[in-house]
Amino acid sequence: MLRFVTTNEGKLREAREYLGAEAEVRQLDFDTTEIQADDIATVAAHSAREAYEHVDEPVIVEDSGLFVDALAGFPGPYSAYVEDTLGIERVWHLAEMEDDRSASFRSVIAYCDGEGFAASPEPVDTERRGPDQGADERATATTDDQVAAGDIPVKLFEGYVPGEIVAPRGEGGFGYDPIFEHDGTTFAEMDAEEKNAVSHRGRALAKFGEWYQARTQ
Ligand code: ITT
Repeated sequence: MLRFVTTNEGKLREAREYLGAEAEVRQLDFDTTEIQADDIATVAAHSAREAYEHVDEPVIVEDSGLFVDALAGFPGPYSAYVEDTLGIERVWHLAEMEDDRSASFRSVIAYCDGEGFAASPEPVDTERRGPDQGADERATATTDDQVAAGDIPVKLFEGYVPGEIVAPRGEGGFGYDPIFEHDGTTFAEMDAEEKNAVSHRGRALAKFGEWYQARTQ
């Protein structure tokens, strides 16, 4: 069984859709400390380590965000806060003032089961950070030797999708989906399967799913 530490039903639905019944993804509603960092991988790794120490079972945490190029990557790691406070319409209005409306969604899945990892292209985060430490202090390793020197290792899987910010369209999905267009269609106009086939989370889940299947066989 795999615990997905999230409060976001949309993320959970997509992970279940993607990983299938055999992965047995269960939601874990555990309040991890979301550290302030300008790098979503750092945030996810920190939360996964903390959640693993709490439940002592394999966990994943997914951290994601919308990065608008002309706004220097805003809202990025602050996407959840900005969605709650400003709302997605205001983000559209900010982007509307720019000539360049290109943006991307990024996702990082952080996996922790307390064990080390064999070398693979995906990085491993090995260093616990305090609340004030950020991305510049991020430590990653790709081999067991490097991991042995650090803290409880956390494996990271990253996904990215390019697109454009547009006026809200569509009823599906969640969060910023109505204002994010990819290949002429907003994410809110796609069904779950169509979105997973191209989305940042779908891409991170694809890498994770393949790797996880091999690890648990
Ligand atoms: P957790 O409990 O998993 O942390 P969260 O919603 O707070 O749930 P994040 O901290 O990762 O998640 O914040 C991600 C923000 O980006 C949040 O506002 C989401 O609505 C938005 N977001 C992430 N993926 C998205 C997607 O596929 N479509 C639309 N919005 C998305």
